[in-house]
Amino acid sequence: MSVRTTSSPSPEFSYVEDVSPGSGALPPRAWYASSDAASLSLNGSWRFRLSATADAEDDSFAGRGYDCGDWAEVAVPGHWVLQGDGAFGAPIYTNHLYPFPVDPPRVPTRNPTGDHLRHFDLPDDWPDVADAKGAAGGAVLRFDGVESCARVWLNGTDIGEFKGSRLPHEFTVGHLLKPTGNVLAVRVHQWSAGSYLEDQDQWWLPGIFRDVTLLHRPAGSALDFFVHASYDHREGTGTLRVDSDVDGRILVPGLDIDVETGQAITVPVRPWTAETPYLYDATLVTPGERVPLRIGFRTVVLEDGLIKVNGRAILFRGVNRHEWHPEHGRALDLETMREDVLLMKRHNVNAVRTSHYPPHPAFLDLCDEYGLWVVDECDLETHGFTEQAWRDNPVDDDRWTPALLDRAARMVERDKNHPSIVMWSLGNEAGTGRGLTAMAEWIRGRDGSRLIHYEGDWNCRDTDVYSRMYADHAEVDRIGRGQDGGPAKRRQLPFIQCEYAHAMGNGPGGLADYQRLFEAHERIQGGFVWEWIDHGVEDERYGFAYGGDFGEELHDGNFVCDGLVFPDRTPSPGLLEYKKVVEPVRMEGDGVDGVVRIANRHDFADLSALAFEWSYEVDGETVGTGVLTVPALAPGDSADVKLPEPPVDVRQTETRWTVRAVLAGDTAWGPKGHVVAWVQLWRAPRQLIGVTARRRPVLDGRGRITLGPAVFAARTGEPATVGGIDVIGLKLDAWRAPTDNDEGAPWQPDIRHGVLWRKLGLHRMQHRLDAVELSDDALTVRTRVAPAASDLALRTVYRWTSDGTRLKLAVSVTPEGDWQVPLPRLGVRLGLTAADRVRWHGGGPGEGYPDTDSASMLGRWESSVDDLQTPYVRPQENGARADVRWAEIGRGPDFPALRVEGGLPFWFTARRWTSEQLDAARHLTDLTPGDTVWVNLDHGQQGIGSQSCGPGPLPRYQLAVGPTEFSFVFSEINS
Ligand code: IPT
Repeated sequence: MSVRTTSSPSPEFSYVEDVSPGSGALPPRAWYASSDAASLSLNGSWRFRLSATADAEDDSFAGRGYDCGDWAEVAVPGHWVLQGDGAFGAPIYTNHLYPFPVDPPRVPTRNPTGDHLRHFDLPDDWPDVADAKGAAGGAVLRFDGVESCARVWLNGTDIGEFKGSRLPHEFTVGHLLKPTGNVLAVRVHQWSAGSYLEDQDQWWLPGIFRDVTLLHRPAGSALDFFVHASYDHREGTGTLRVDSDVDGRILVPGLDIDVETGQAITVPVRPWTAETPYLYDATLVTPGERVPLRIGFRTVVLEDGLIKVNGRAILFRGVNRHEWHPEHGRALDLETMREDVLLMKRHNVNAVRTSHYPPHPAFLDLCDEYGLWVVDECDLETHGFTEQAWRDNPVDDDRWTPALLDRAARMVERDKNHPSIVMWSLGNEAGTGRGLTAMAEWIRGRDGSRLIHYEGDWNCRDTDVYSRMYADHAEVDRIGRGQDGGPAKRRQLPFIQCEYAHAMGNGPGGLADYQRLFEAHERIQGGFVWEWIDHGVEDERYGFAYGGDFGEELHDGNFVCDGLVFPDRTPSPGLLEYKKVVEPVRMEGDGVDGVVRIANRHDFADLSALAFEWSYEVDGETVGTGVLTVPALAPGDSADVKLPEPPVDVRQTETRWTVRAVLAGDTAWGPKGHVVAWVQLWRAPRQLIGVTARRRPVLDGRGRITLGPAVFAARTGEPATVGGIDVIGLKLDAWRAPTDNDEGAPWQPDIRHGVLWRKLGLHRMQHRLDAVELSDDALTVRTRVAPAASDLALRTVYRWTSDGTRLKLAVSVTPEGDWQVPLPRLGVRLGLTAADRVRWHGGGPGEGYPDTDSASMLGRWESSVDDLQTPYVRPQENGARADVRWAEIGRGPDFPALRVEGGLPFWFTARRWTSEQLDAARHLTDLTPGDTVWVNLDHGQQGIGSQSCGPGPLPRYQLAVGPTEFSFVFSEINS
C-alpha cells in the first residue's frame, strides 16, 4: 500500500481545475467541409474505461501497443452515462444548482473520467502524410464537442487539453500520423473548472458527444475565411468580400462573380431573409483546396431603435432550442436536426435562440438553407452563483476572462459565415461583470455586422437590444409604450423576450395575449418561447425519465420537460397553439357580410406562395368548399376579399365559414396544401336547444326513480341509466390534476393556485346529500359540496327534467364562504362502463383551455378515448376539448352512445382513470386504464398561464367562484 503525499489531483492533472481554456489547440476558425481535401470521420465504436477520479490511471493507455482488450465500448458521438445500461453512471439533472460544492475552480475528487481509445488506419488514398509539415499543412484533428474537459494523445504524444464543451477544438497532427495503426487516446473528465461556466438548465452529460474528424490539410489550403455579404435594400445590390488567411479566388457562378479574396464586389442580388432564404452557391479556391460556400446577402442593423434586416424591422416568432434526443442526449444526427428545422418551419416559427450554447454546426447550415433567424448563444452560464448572491462569479473575475474570450472567439469564428445568425448572445444567466464586457468588445471588434444580445444585464451595458425573460403581459405593454424608465441607453433599444411562455407540461397559456402586444408595439420585436423540446430520457421504467429518476442527490424534477414538442418530437398542443398565434397571415371578417380582411404579416415575403381555400359548415358538417382569389399582397399590406354566396343558407342551426391559407405548391419545408393560417367566421349562430319538461319522475317500489329515458337511484338521486347506457357517479366536479403551470415554481412569489387548491382540499371534496325531491315535472337533488376542515362550500342543486326521449340536467351552484381562489374547473363528472369512442362538434382536433384555445378549430371530430389523452411526461390535467356543442361517447364504431348537448358550449374530457389517479401519477407508466371511462363536462376551466416559470393566467382566464348555472341534455343515440 502506498501513502500519498502529493496534492490531489497530482500536478499532471492540474489542467482539470485550471481556469485557463486549455493548451495545444489551434486558433479557432470557420467550420467548413472542403470539396477536395480528404477527411476521415473517427465517429464509431471506441474503447472505453471509466474511472472514479481524474487521476486514477496514468497515461500508459495512450501509447501504441497498449492492450485495451478488456475495455468496454462506447459510441462516439455519445455520452457515456447514457450507454452501458447503467454501468457507466447516470445522468444528473439540475436547473441552476451546481451538483458539486461551489469552490471555483476546484471540482470534486470523485470526478468520473472516461478514457477513450480509437485505433485507425489512414485510407489508402490518403495523401502522403510524410510531406506534412507545420500548422498550415498536414492534418488537423477536430473535436466538435466534448463535455467537459479532455486531454488528447495521438500515437502516444500528448497534443493538448481543452475545455468548452459545445465548442470546437482542433489540433495539428500531420507530423504524428502513421499510415496504419494510429492510436487516438482521449481522456474526458466530467467535472472541470469549465463546469463552472456551463451551468445551463439541462442534464449533465459527459462524453465526446459531437463528431471527431481527421482533416487533411494540403499545402495552400484555406485556413480561415470570413464571408462578408451585405445587402443594400435601396439599390437592390449585394456587396461581397471574402477575407481569407490564404489568398485565393471567390467564384459565384449565379452572379458571374470571379474575384480575388479580400476584394469587394457589388452586384444586383436576391437577398437572404428567414422568409426568403436565397443562397448563392459559391467556391473559395485557394492553391491547395476548393471550399464550397453558400452565400446569403443580408444586412443587420440597429436603426431608429429597431433591429432591421435589409431595411425592415423584423418580428421574432422564436423558440429556444436545446439540443436533445431522448436516447442520445445532446449527440444529434443530421436527420434529427433537420426534423427540428422542418417542424419549426411548419409551425410558423421563424427564429431560434440556440439556448444556451452554439449548436452542432450542421444545424446552422439548415437554418441558412430553410430560413430561420438565429441568435447564436455562447456556451456560458454561471447561474448557480446566484445562490451566493453572485459572489466569486467567474464573469466578474479577471482570472477567468481568457476562458470567456476563448469561448466567444470559438463561437464567432466557427459560425461567422452563416447568414441566418443575426445576433451573438454572450451567454445566459451569468449575472454581470467585466468578463462579459470583454467578450462583447472582442465580438464587436471582430464582427461589426451583427448585434449583441445578453439578457442578464437589464442596463444593457454591453448589448444592442433590451432583452428579458418571463416579463408578464402588463410589463411588456409598459415596455412597448416606453413607460418602463431605465437607463438612457436602454430607452433607445428595441425589446425582445429571449424567453417567455414556459411550455412545461400543459401550456403555455397566454400566448395570444403576448402576440397582440408584440404586434401592437413597434419597439417589441417578438420573443422566443421557452423551450423547444422536453429533455425526457427514454427509459424502460418510465417511458421518459426526468430529474430524480436516476437517484440524483440534488435535482429539479420534471422542470427539464418544458418543451413545445415531446421528447420524441411529437408536437404538443403548445406548439399547435403557437403556430396559430404567430401565423403570418391574419384573417378577420364578417361571415354575415361575407367579407374577409386578409393581412400579410410577413416581414419580407408577399403572399404569392399561398393559396386560399374556403369551406362552409352547417352544424360542423362541411357542405361546400372552394377557392378564394387573393392578391399577392406585399408584406404589411391587407385587402378585403369577398366570400362567395353561401352554398346553403340555413339560419336555424349554426353555420360558418372556414378560410385557410395553404401552401400553393411544395416548398423545401412543407407540401402543397399545408395549412399556414386560418379563420372561422359565423354566418348564423348556434341555436340553444330546449327540452320541454313533459315527464313526471316516478318512484317505484324498488328504490328507483324513472324520468323519461333515465332511471335514478332514489336514495342518492344519481342517474343509473340513460336509455340503455349505464352511468355511474354523476356529480359536481371542481378538481383537476394540477398542471405544472397550476403548481407554479417554488420561487414564485405570487399566488400559486395549484398549491392553494390542494391546501384547501379541492381534491377531497365531500358531497353531502340534503334532499331528493320529486315534483310534477322535475327531479331535484340538493347537495352541499365542501372539503373537510373548511367552511367554504358549493351548494349544488341538480334539476332533472325530460321531454320523454331527452333528459335535461340543470345545475346551479351557489358558493358559501369567502372563496379567495379560482376553481380548477366547474362541471359534472360521470363514469361510463362501455365507451371507447367519441364524436363531437366543437373545438379540435386537440385540446384547448381558456387561454390556449386559439388552435382549437370548430368542426366535427372523432377520436378514441385513448387518443384524447395528451401524454405530458409528468401526468397532469390534459385533453379537454373546448367549445363543444355536443359530444357522443360510446363503444364504437357500433355506437349506441350517450349524447350530451351543452346549454352553452362546454369543455369535454374523457379518460380511463380519474383525476385523482392522474394527479397521483409521476410518469405515464403509472396510469393504468380501468373499466370505467370518466367523463368531465365542464362549464368552466381555469386558464393555464405560465407560472411554472412566469406569470399565471391573466385574470380574465381565471375561473372565479360565483353563483353559476349551466345545463346539459343527455340522450341515447343508436347509429
Ligand atoms: C431560465 C433559464 O434561462 C433557462 O435556462 C431555463 O432554466 C428557464 O429559466 C426555465 O425552464 S432562468 C429563470 C429561472 C428565470
